[in-house]
Amino acid sequence: MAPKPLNIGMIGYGFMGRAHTNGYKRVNDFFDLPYRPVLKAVCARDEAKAKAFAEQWGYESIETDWKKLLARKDIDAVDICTPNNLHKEISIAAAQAGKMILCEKPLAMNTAEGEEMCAAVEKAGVANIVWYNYRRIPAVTYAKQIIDSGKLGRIFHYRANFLQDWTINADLPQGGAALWRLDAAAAGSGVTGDLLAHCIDTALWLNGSISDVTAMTETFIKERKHQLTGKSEKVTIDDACAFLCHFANGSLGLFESTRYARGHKALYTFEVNGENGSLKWDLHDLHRLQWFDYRVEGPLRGWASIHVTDGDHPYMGKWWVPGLAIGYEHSFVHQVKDFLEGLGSGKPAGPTFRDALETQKVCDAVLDSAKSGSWKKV
Ligand code: 4PW
Repeated sequence: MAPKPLNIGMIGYGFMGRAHTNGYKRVNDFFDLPYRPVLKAVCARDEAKAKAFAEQWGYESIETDWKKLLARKDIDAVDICTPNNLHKEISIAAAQAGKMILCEKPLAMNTAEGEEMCAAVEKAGVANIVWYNYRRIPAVTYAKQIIDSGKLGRIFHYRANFLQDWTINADLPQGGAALWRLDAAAAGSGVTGDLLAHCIDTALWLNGSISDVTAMTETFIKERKHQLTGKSEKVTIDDACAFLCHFANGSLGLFESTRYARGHKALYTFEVNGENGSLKWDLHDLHRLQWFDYRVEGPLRGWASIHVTDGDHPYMGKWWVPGLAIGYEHSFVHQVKDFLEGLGSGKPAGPTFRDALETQKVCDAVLDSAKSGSWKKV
């Protein structure tokens, strides 16, 4: 049966606007799905930029006011790619307008906002998902399958890093179009909400809930010129954050993120150590899953490198032939695929707003702990 059209209204047009749109455009070329995204409208305050984006990516129309987009009868689902400080207002209005919502991560500025957003989508009964895309890299999904099969046995340790270096330059301004991630008023927090949130989402998915945390944060550059005011202002985001935690399954967690790790652009890694084996993954080598199985007897015991590109690996059967890798952008294609399948089956794909609220709670506990210098319950 031909897939039913699902009209998308995208709010925002930056880096994530492109990544999500690429997902909508590619998904039906590779997967058989009950729905087919239609790029109905893109919304941005700057009309010329909205037009240019619509032309480049194939949106049928533009809006310059998101409220007008939500009022349109021909929009089924709203994709929120704005800075974080707009997620709550737009999500609640979208839910009230009966639109499905695909919201960029992190869910909200803080847990309180996230609670309101969950209440709104649940009251309206609209489908919702948050773009924690790394879950959908085949090697990461495969790690989930291995852990869920129980092959690792009891888990002792979970370790994750997300390292970048793009804010070391003290002359980099904060705030404004491309640099809102450096402005706490727009982003909510620094690396905690932007980068550690990814690590936390993956960790909760792979290893279950986190009970308590102890954290430290640092802001290395204390003042930066604000692009909007033109004045030098105090920097209120966390430039770096590290935390320890207990998982509910008894394992220990160790997480670190920074934008000051010279030489690293987007080094996301995680490692899980269990009684029977360990798993390691690295975004810079994203199709590879390192696997150590203690139950292998004799001299063959050692770290194996699984090239997650076979037809029976998650998502891979629909791409090229075994052995050929795919990349970062495919994680967004997979997220759209799972979302559309969830709509068809009535079994919603995660992370839903409610799932992403758990990540938000951990982020809040981490920031609270760093401030107070004490352990915080999640
Ligand atoms: O969500 C994150 C972004 O804000 C991304 O996954 C990587 O870090 C790439 O850009 C930033």
